[in-house]
Amino acid sequence: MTNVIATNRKTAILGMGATGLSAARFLSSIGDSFVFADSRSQPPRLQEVRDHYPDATVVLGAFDADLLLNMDRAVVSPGISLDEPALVAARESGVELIGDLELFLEHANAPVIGITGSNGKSTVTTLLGEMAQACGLSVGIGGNLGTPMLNLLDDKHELYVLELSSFQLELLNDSRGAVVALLNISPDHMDRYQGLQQYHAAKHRIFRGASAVVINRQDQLTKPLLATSISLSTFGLNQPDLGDFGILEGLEEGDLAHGFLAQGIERLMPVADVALKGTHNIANALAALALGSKAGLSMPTMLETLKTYKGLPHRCENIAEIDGVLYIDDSKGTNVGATQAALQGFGRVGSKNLILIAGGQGKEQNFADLQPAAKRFVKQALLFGEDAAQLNVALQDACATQQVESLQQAVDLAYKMAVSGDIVLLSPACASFDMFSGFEERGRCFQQAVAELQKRGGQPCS
Ligand code: UMA
Ligand code: ADP
Repeated sequence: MTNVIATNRKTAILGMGATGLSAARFLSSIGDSFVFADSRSQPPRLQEVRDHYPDATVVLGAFDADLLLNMDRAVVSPGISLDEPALVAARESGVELIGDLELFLEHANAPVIGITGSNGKSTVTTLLGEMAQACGLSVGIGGNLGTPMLNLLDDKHELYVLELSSFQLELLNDSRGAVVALLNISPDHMDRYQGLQQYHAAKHRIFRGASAVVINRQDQLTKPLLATSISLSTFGLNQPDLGDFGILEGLEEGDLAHGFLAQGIERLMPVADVALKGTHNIANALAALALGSKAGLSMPTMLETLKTYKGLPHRCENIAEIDGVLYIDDSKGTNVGATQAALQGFGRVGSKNLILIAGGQGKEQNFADLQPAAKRFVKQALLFGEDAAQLNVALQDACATQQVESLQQAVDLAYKMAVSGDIVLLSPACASFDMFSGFEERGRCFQQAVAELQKRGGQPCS
């Protein structure tokens, strides 16, 4: 992004959160001016905006079409729906709507890898970022993960690895030759989209203008709909075709630990040597290898990283073992697809070994999709939060259920109910905002409650 020239276009930044502030910082750095608008009357970062951009106009309250019609373009934060009437009107009148991704791609001077999917994005993004760093590259790692992508822009970087949400992809028309992956699709954010089809269409925008594509051959929804001449690789927890990534041996149910990660017919390393745990994480490891090889990273170095990378907090994180019972924090399991994966990943074939703690805001999902895995693996579900009753209705024929008042109460009950060999799994299948500031706080609260149990005589997890 050296010597970028100011565009002098009239720009509105919509949303004064992480994305909005990163857009302001970027536009200021190239000498562009802007106005801010936020539909909340008291956005939490208002003072920060006033301190840093004292000359910028700030418009608060419901978005105003007249304001937007005076602009050349608007940078729309991902949390804002494009169906907002003022945005629809602006678009129809020719105001250009862009997201931070479009600005980023226009100004990034190094190759970009973009990763989307309903689940596994953060894990694959950070894993691949670590692989690239282990290869000696200077890498910008972020996006939906937390650090807004515009804050990553730096001429010293030799590669960018971005986690991209469906919201961030809604305005993408050309990824300018990025290497991209669509990991999986299961319903999420159904309170924002009119149905799975609209969500699917947003995710598939990641293919536009890509130079190479990685998809999940066990999830038909990840397949590009249009025939494409772009270089395409697949990953999956089955035998791979030549050049693709998958598993050799260990293909019987419950036998994955005896298999090998493979590319085509070549064994790469034993599954047992992968530090990440859980079946879905083996799929994530394969996706990272597929992306890394498309980006030219060294295979031996990527495999070494797989031996040490243990994953991010609150994603199927093994936090304690008390009296032979394992406690797992999967607070980031914020949708049904994620919780299904956690149940399948930790359920023992032939026994109901899981005590599931779930609940929160259901985002209009269909909880009935949890029934098959709950029937096989869950001995007791403890349900809390805003949509606990909905979960109860969906699960009561599949396993024993009980509604509780709080996460703390769920942990206390789970402790009393569990016997040696069981696993207590927090995997809520829901957003956390009814009771917590986010999945991190929910996870910390779980970990604290479990630490209290440990003080009562359990052994810390090694
Ligand atoms: N706002 C409005 N009107 C609206 C909605 C929001 O004015 O209708 C304003 C809010 O008042 C607030 C600001 O917009 O001032 C917040 O913007 P935002 O909701 O777009 O959030 P950011 O702070 O910009 O954070 C976003 C992502 N948030 C969402 O997509 C909701 C963050 O992902 C991301 O880390 C960050 O950009 C940096 O890229 C969070 C997330 O929950 C973690 N993502 C979803 C997910 O992972 O499921 C998609
Ligand atoms: P995202 O960034 O897409 O939310 P994360 O890597 O943070 O994904 O993982 C979130 C949760 O999704 C995990 O805690 C786990 O329950 C589940 N998960 C992770 N990887 C996968 C996968 N490949 N398939 C299904 N579920 C997954």
